Order: sequence, then C-alpha cells, then structure tokens
Amino acid sequence: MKKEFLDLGRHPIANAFLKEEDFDDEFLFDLKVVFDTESKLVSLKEFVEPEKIFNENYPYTTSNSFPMVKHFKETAEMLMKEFNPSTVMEIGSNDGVFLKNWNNDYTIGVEPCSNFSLKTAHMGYQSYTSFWNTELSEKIKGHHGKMDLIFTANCICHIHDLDETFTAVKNLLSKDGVFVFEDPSLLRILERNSYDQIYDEHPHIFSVTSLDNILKENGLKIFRVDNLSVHGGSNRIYAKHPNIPSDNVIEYNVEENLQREDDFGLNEFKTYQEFAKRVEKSKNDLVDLLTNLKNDGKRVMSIGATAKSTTVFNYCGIGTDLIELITDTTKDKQGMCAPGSHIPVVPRKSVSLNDYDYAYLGAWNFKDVIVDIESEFAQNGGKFITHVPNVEVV
Ligand code: JHZ
Repeated sequence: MKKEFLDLGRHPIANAFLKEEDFDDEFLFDLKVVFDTESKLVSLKEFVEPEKIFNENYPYTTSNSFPMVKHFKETAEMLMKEFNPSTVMEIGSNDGVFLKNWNNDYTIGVEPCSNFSLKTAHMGYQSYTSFWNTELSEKIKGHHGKMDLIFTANCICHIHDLDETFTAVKNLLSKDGVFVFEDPSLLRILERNSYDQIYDEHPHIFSVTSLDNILKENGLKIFRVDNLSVHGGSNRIYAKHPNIPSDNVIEYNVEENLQREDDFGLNEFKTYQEFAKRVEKSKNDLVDLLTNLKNDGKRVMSIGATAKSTTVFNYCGIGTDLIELITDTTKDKQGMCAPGSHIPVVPRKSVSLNDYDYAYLGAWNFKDVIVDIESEFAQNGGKFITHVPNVEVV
C-alpha cells in the first residue's frame, strides 16, 4: 500500500533549462512522495514520461563536476582489481566518464540521450542509444554474450519499472557476474534533510532495505554495500545471482546497513511524516533568511545550477527577487534560465563574486571543493548559504 507523506507542490522538469520565449509552455507536474508499506520503497506519486526528460537536449554531464571524474576513475580501478571482468557494460553511460577507464574492445555503453551516446561512440565504445529494458538486454546478449560486470551510477533510481529493470539485468549477467550500482541513500537524505534529491528524474529513492526486497523478488542477491559520500551520501550495491556455490558469502555490511535503517525508523510511516515537517521548516527558514538579507540590501547569487536547486527554488517559491543569478560550469546550462524559477544561469567567469554578499550553494554536495575554489570571496567578506543539514550561513 502506497501512503503519501510529502507534497512539494507544482514542479518543472529539473534539468529542463529554458529560454524566455519558452516560459509560457513550461511543463509542470505535482511533486508528491509516497511510501510503500510492503516493499518499503519511497517513490514519486506521479511519474514524468522518461522521453520528456532524457533526450538529445539533456544537459547534465558528469565530466563537468571534476570530483565525480575522480570518483569514477577510482571506482573503475577498484572493480577491475577485484573482479577482473572480461565483459563490461554501463547503463546510463552519460558522457563516458566511467567507460573511458575501460578498454573499448570489451566495454559497452547504454544511454538514451543521443548527445552522449554519439560522444561515447566517437570514443570507440559500442554505444546503444536506448532506455534499459529486457528487449535491449536480449539484443546485447545476442551480439556480445553475457556481461561479467554490469555497472550503473545514478541511473537505476531514475527508472520507473524496477521489476523490468532487474529482470533485464539478470538476463544479461554472466553466471559469476556482478551487478554494481550507486544511487543516493534514502537514510542520508532523511538524516540530512536533503529533500532536494526529490525531483522528476528520481521516481524512486532507495534504501538498502527496499532494494534488498525488490532484488530478491527478481532473483538477484545483494552481497555487499559500500556507503559513499558522493551526491551527499550514496550507497553502492553489489548483487549477483543467488546460490552460486563458488562464492556464496554475504558480507556483514549488508546486515549492518539493514539494521541501521531499521534503527532510524525507515520501515515505519511515521518517520516519513516527521521528515515532511522538517522539510517544511527548512523551507520557512530559507525563505526567512533570504527575505531578511534582501530587506537589509544584501545581494545573493547561487553556485551550481543543479537539479536539486530546481526542487528548492520551486518548493520555496524563490525567484530572481531573492537570488539574482546562478553560475554553472556546464556550457549547455549557460545562457539559459533555471526551470520554474527562471533565474538566469551564467558562466562562473562572467561574474565577479565580490559584487555579491552571499552565495547559496546549489551544489552543496561539492561544498568543500567550492568553498576552497572561492576562497577569495570569503576573504573579502563573502559568505556561503546552505540548507543541508540545516539552513545556515557557513
Ligand atoms: P550535481 C544530477 O543532479 C542529475 P544535480 C541526476 N539526476 C543525478 O542523479 C545526479 O546529477 C548524479 C556544477 N558545478 O552533481 C556542475 C559548478 O558550477 O550536484 C553541475 O551542473 N561548479 C543525473 O544537478 C552542478 O554544478 C563546481 O565547482 O543535482 C553539480 O550538479 C562544481 C564541482 C560543479 O547534480
């Protein structure tokens, strides 16, 4: 049974940056969140059609966030060392930041956004421009055989039909193969009040508990969980076929994660109702802070035109009256306006931060990196604002 606990109001597509002439046609939907009392899965109440989101105009590229480039290099090295796979496939390969660490003789990318699949094809990787499903897994099996490593990051939680997704993975995974995937952690979101991980691209938000339930139903078994700091706290799940006699060990960290989530209350509906109250407080605190700054004549801008900040600005009703502009390193976002709030997005180099008193961290997940890069702003008296875990000036 799915029970609603959070209503964030009307929202645009989080990465649909737009021009002024398109404001009137902007697509909006109800961003509400539900908890499934049986599987313990947290999902959006209303899903947005994937083709509306992931197409040749999709602007988010992993390569524009250099800490993520390092993360995926280290991840690939670790997987190569430990599993030494002869065949590798990545689902949601974006602009090839993970793929490029593997030999293109035996590595395949799957990506529905053709702007990216064309790029990885140019890099020499067999690239399928497609959403992930059983039909595609059959096609790949026919062409390349089964895969020893199926990797995917920040992608499985983007797919509506999880049964179909995991069945398709099982179909293509070799007998001793490993399925490794990373997504934001529901526990960390509730602990840190980072409600801005909720947007159209994330139809599900995973706990280890819900994944354990759903993977089991679909004939896959979790044998390891790594807790990661990326994207404000993610889990890397390792799964394989059950009953492989050669290696049947489930590591202690799986039970540890399940226990930690249970202790926090992730299996109880009231935990989510309490989270909803904290989300509302966060909104009120942020709006109060920005309004007071404005009334004091202070100037505020934002760093990182993130999908997350689309949620914050639209839920809190923040527009150019409270935040003048956003800087971002991604060319495809620059010169556009942020979805819903219509705050202009500009290249970092076009702005002198010293003209501003405060910088809101739209990319709070890169706080340490950004504060370090912008140390001159702080030395000149500039201050940073974040809402994670609490609204504060840092
Ligand atoms: P970042 C996206 O979410 C969407 P977003 C998606 N749904 C998802 O799950 C995660 O990524 C993986 C810029 N930047 O990573 C680059 C600077 O301007 O928090 C990016 O546009 N200066 C697929 O959008 C944005 O900020 C910097 O110094 O919430 C960061 O986006 C750095 C480091 C980044 O993901």
